[in-house]
Amino acid sequence: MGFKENFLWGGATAANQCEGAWNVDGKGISVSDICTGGKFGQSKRITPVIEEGTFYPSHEAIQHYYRFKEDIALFAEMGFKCYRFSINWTRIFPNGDEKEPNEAGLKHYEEVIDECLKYGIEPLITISHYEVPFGLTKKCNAWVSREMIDYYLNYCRAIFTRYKGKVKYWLTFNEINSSAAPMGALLNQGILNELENPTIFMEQPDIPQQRYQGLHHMFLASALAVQMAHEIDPEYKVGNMMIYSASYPMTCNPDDVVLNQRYNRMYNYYCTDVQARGAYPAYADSLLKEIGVEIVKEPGDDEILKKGTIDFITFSYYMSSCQSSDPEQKSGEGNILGGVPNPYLEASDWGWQIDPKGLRYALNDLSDRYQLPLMVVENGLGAKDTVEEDGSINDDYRIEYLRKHIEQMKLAVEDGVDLMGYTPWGCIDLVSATTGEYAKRYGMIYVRRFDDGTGDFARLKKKSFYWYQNVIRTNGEKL
Ligand code: BGP
Repeated sequence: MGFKENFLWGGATAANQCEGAWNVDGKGISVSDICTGGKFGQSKRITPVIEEGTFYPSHEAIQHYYRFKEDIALFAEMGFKCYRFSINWTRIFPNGDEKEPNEAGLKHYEEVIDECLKYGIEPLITISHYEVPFGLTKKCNAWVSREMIDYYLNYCRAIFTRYKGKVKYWLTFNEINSSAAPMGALLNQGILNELENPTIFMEQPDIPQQRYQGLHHMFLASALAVQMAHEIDPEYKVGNMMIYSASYPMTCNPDDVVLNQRYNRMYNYYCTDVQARGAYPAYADSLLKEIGVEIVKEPGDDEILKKGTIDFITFSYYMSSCQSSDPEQKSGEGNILGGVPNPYLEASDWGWQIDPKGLRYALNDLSDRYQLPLMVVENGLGAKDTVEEDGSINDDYRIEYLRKHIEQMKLAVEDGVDLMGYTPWGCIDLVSATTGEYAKRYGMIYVRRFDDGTGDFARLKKKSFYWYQNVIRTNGEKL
């Protein structure tokens, strides 16, 4: 027993967090481009008008747009079989509502794909990863509006036809269930109600009705994209992408257990139930009623959802948390979905609780529930790294984190889970999505770039680079 022979070992990035070149070759502004830098404990700001002299980390990011050949060569040196990256929607449709795609954008990703294929690396493409065109936010408040489905499908058609024969795996939306929480509204759905004044990222007024109506539109868009992909190329496999936020009842008090069930439904299952089973779950109505949401549907929507179920499930896994009915228990830090800290676990410097066993639990849970192939497309430790005088970076803590998670993946495979691959997050250092900082590093490749805007973007191999290379070489035998 062990990982399959063709297991997709690799790494993951997102365009807005690594490319830079934010206004080059016809690219439009995405929702990430209007977010300033921030740091742990100090939220980034959303500025609907780009401010002169303000630092926007996505504008230069790590210059992957210019250096992708060098980066992919490094991935190949590690032995990657797969590279998960996103196409920045605003390179293809700068404002989002154009009729014709931007050729320079299409050409760029063709080069990225060709570069991967040159090394036998399978591209795994996220169609929308926190890169909604800001033009569509201004036009119709993005996914709040049903017209987004057409804009998204135009975009899908352009890339599905252009990359036919070169790409096999697509993901419709990154962490779609981030919109079960307020934080997903802007990044995931392009929703911004205040278009005049800057807002603090974590303090936007939240309107659940918008988020859930937006999700309905995204479910339809995803289902139609699945059908379109299969029509354009029967070889295409289309997956969803969700955050799996492992969650435990804080105690065996039945109140905690019931609360935990509610948490799972709302955050872990709601979206994937629709995308994998093709229908809203039975609990949806009461859950939505409880939060004052009523979804507007059109005739035929149920049919669309039914016909467009995904081929495989992918998810990000970073941490777990607990649910407690005790009002004294305060929610801790987390990857968007939050929860009460678990006294049995330690946390990263950013307060994300490290729980490798939760990954085995997640894999089994999703496998039992949906009976579909699974892929872990994000996992990793955001940490501060130190470059020694001799240029080495001894990130043993990262190796430890990854090793323990891979061990648990292996156990899940032994449990019977059909696991396609593993692409740890930020295989190369990049900008953090939640805090907008460079200091929170995930990579096996260090990038010399800092939060004060200094640095020459040089790439350095960390100790984890060599460690992961050996993991891949031995198909996960040597950890
Ligand atoms: C996920 C996102 C990624 C990524 C990662 C790490 O939520 O899909 O874009 O950034 O989390 O989060 P952060 O960068 O905030 O540490």
